[in-house]
Amino acid sequence: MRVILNPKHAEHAPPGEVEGGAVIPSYESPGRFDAIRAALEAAGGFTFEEPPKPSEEPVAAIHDAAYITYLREASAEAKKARDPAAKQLWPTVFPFGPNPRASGVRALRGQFCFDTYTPILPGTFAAALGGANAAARSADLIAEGTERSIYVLTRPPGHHAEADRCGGYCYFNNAAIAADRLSKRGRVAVLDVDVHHGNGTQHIFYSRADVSTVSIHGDPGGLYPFFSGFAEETGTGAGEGFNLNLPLPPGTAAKDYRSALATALEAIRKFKPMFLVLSFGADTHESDPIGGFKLPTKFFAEMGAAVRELDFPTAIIQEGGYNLTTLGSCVTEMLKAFT
Ligand code: Q9C
Ligand code: ZN
Repeated sequence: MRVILNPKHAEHAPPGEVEGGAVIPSYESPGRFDAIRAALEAAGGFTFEEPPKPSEEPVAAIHDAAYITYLREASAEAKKARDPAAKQLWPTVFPFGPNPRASGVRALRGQFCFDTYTPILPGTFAAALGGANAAARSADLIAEGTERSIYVLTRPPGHHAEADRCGGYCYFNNAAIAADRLSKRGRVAVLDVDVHHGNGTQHIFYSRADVSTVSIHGDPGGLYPFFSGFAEETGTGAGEGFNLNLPLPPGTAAKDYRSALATALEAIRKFKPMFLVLSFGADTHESDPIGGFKLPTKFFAEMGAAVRELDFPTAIIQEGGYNLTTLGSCVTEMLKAFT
């Protein structure tokens, strides 16, 4: 299987994340990429390549121009700063009524971000752009029929990123970029199996009938992103009926996950897409430090086989997964089912 790498991922290395007012080590780290790559190399059967020279064009198809400009300029500002504290840009105030218009950099930090997990660092723009271009490249290879399935090894992840906001460790929505590109040729289904609901992907396609979004995740009543991912969110306007959320309780293990997956796959079959985008997170694994599900490593092989059996040309995009010891095996087991 061909693996498209984000060559710039390590330029984004968050020093920490803010949880309940405390700075804790960031779960989303460059070591995640290295762990996956090492596991795939050890398994054999994977070839690694970089996308062509990065361009903003794939990102502009999905994200608001003002947000892209903000991320580019904020990263440049962090790069220029000499004071170490100014090399990390964090939001403190978020938009609220009655006049949530932003002016000035402090306001913009909150306007273009929805949580305290997602700082802008000197290399954030380059790293996020590298991932977006890797995702675009994967979509192009699938669209042309050059490959039947392909994997994008990237970080930071993407599925929480909205059209105009970063959040949940995500800056550009790689899966949405791939899905929108593929949608020029035919209907696309996005299956999101990260343990967290892919709010960005859902919202980007919420009113579209040509891209169906299906997500299995921890119940947002108790798990991030809290404000999105409930079963009653089914789409709007022309998109009504084309968004399916399958929230599951904390502690969900293979048996209940398997039936939710069957429901998700059945919905995708009925939609009859031409292409599939799999937003793949390994944070459903029993060892994940923030997920709360109980899937064993061997279930990832079963998950891969079940998705493979749909038999659609598939772009697989890496999202979360935070246990560096088990992450590589989860990805490898899942991908081997496609080879
Ligand atoms: N301090 C993805 O998996 N909450 N994003 C962390 C632990 C943020 C996860 C709580 C979770 C974001 C792509
Ligand atoms: Zn996640």
